[in-house]
Amino acid sequence: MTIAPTIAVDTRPAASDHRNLDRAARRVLVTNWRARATVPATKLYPHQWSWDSAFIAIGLRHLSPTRAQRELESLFGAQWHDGRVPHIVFDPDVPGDAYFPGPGFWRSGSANAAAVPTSGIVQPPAHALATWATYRADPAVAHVRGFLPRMYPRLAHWHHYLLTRRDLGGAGLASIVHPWESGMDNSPAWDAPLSRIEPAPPGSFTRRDLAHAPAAERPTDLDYGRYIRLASDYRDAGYADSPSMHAFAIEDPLYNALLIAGEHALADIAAAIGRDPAPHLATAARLTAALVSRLYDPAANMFFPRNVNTGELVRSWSITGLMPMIVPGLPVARELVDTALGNRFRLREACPLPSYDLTAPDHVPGQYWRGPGWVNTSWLFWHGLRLHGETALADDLRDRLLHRVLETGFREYVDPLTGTGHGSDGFSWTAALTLDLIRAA
Ligand code: 2M8
Repeated sequence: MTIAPTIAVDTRPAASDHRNLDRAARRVLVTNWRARATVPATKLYPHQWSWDSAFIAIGLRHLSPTRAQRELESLFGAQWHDGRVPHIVFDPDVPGDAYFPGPGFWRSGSANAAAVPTSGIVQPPAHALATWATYRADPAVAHVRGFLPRMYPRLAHWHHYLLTRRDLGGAGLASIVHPWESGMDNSPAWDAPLSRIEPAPPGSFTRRDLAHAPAAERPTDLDYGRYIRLASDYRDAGYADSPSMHAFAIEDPLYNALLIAGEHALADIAAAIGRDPAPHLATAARLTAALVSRLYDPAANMFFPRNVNTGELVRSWSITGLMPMIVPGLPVARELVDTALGNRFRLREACPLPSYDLTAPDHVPGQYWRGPGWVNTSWLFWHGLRLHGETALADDLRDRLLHRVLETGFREYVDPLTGTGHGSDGFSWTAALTLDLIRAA
């Protein structure tokens, strides 16, 4: 596999119209495409990431349905024997130390069904949703390539892993066992559960992220030490899952909302290929009831993560608590809209939606998952607003998101009130979801 040379791309659209934004977004995705998949960003994230690929496919389907299908197929080509889809698929042509923790750390070895090295943890299951969206962009081409019949068993195996091996709380919901599995790695919601973890010694690893992003915008060394401890303990236990072995085990609202939305998508996929959709709809109904009964607080109009090890809700107002909006038939969608409109998230002004409570004393508008907004969570909320008939709010959010990207470029994360960009530039899911939003305008 050869790496495409990094082309100097001006990702800031010159004129404020959708055509220029569309062209600039396409350039980001062309620049970040490698032989079989798209990297999230050329320097900071030089491999394939799991949920990034799902969001990327949702945009790529408008450029090339075939490439969008390949994005998902290459990820699932690295699926493990037990059904898990690893959070990183390493590009063997990229030096092993370009990203930490790299392939030498994870030692995925024979547990990995594919020949490529991968990490051993997972990320939010956005893939069934992305597969169905990709299929619908061009059913004819998908049919010729056998896309759905090939993806369906793999997606079902992936969900089965989450619904069984990761049901650590015993109530049906899937647990994450590392903050990186949430996709919202450094969220203040993980501070308390993470504080119980003995960090790996500071000199025992070398961070690579700080070579590409300012330290003030990234997790602290102490957090990193804890991330490394959790990951190496999991690795050393052979990536076994059991309620007693995970020092960090959380039922996360976003994670489970995507799983439920994914079961609905699997029902559609099953029906399209002549299989029975009913088991997926039954799973979705069962999980929706568990999500509401275990993670929703009616006094707060908000979902909160549950710490499986203590049995308690983590009462942190982070964006994850709004994400069940994407669940079809959610009985408390209107309540979530009210919370989003309130001071903590300011749906009508803040853009993208803040990753964490704007009123919290520890809200930091430019620090990784501790305040700034990401386009993917706003895209999910937009999708949820449309799903629940909140069309005016959805259209307004879409227009402001496009305007924000026009002003700020395809940044990884953005101060939701000032629009200052942070993290990587030329960030793939920002570009991909922009393409999708333009087509809905
Ligand atoms: C960030 O996570 C990686 C670890 O997986 C990192 O910080 O090195 C997160 O924002 C995550 O959600 C995202 O998938 C990844 C790549 O964009 O970067």
